[in-house]
Amino acid sequence: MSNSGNYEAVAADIKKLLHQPEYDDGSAGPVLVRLAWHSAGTYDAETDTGGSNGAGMRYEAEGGDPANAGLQHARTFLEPVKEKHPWLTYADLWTLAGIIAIKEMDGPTIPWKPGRTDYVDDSKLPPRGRLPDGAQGADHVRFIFYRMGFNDQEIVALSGAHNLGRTHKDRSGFHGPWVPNPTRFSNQYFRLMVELEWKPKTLDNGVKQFVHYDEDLDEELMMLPSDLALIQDKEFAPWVKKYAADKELFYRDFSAAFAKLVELGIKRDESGKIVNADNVKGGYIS
Ligand code: CCH
Repeated sequence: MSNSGNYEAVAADIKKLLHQPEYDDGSAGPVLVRLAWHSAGTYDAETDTGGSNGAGMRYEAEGGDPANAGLQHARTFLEPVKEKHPWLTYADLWTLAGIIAIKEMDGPTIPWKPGRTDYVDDSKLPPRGRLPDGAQGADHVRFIFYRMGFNDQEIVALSGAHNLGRTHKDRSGFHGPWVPNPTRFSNQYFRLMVELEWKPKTLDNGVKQFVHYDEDLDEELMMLPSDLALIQDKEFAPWVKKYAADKELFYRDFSAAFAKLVELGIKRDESGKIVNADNVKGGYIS
């Protein structure tokens, strides 16, 4: 058992579990990034509900949302870390794991602060339908991300996470990775979106996506309809092109947007201590 508050020890243990030769492309990293994002991406600024505080995905109401299909793998990967560091909250573990995974996969450093609680306030449980639907277009994507308080530039930057991992037929119904090397963070998703020709394809389950056959890989790369909406929309498209051309800019903007994502709904005092953990007996968990 580690000392309470030893986040370096936690980070080291997260790094150690990323290599998973039997799983997907050999890394737990991408699905951990998705866990961090879905834990936070339920936030609604107007009602101040949802967000990473509370780790509500442990329960059926949120965990059983079809949009969260497959994320049990991510939670299972992290369970030994929680067992070894029982003082750590799931809400902190999930957000930190995403950030460590991004860095370990060659992505940017993302600032992260601890202090989230695992207390689930039923009145703050997010309803289903707060996470985006890949079958839809720019209006839907804006509706979802504006609700959290993001602007067009931040939406495009965050979408660059689709450089990682893949879609699974048994989870979302879509199939395949976005890029040839889906365990290495880069701006390739934007470059391929701009450079390649994407053809519509209806899968045998009736799901529609866009594909590009990669000869070297002998595999089809994919884009969701919601991905290609970024290059079709006149406000989003300039950011896609900027990030395709400038990896440094993308890393900087992605880091800032992801740091904002995992802080949604969390209020801190000047010392960084969370002040709206009032629903937890004794307040702040240190
Ligand atoms: Fe995503 N994402 N995402 N996504 N996502 C999927 C997989 C990943 C949408 C839909 C899907 C973000 C935004 C969006 C990741 C990170 C982020 C899948 C496949 C769908 C569908 C799930 C499956 O079948 O396993 C839509 C729609 C949007 C926005 O409109 C944002 C923002 C992030 C993070 C910053 C990552 C990583 C994956 C890969 C997961 C894996 O298991 O490999």
